[in-house]
Amino acid sequence: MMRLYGNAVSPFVRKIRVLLLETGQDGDVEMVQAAGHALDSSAMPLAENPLGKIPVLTRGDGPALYDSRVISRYLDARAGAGLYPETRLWEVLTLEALADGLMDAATLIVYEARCRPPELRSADWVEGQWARIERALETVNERWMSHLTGKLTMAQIAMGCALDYLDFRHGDRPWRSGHDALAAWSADFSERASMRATAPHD
Ligand SMILES: N[C@@H](CCC(=O)N[C@@H](CS)C(=O)NCC(=O)O)C(=O)O
Repeated sequence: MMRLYGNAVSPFVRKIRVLLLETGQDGDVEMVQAAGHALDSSAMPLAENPLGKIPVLTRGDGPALYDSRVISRYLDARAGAGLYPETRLWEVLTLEALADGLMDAATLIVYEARCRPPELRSADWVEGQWARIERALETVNERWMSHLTGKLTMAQIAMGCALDYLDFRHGDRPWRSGHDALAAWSADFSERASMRATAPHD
């Protein structure tokens, strides 16, 4: 039995949980609770991932796998699921990287507010993360919409998880205005059974 270290709020972990459901591998993986941040990694699988980040996937026949993009490539190959179609491989990988970068920026803002004492917080630094998110949204809305339709890919799963995370943790900053095509796509994608089953909750 494989083990997936993670929790119900991490958008990176959610990518893997959606993949597992979409590819019929859900029953092959046991979830192990893990949580933490740079200032407290005690409940993170440090022996499996020295970076102290989740998701981590352990398997019987090889070293533990991280990060989420490595795990998703592995599980896609394991199931022969075609979430990284050969003909669009570089586009799918780049769009997944863009979604992951969006999640990185969104989670860094949360850590800044939760982990730093008020006197060490930087509003400019937070705005810098928001600028990154805004540019990513703009780019997807302007250039990548054609890649979000058609047969399911890992880029779609990652983008769906990234956008839902913005709603979940940053609902005070409406991301939809000016990004109509992306907003419509997100509304539709969130209805998938795999997305509904993995919606983030505290
Ligand atoms: N690039 C990594 C990012 C994973 C990541 O940042 N996960 C967060 C949870 S949402 C985490 O483990 N944070 C703990 C920390 O930064 O110390 C991946 O794709 O797996």
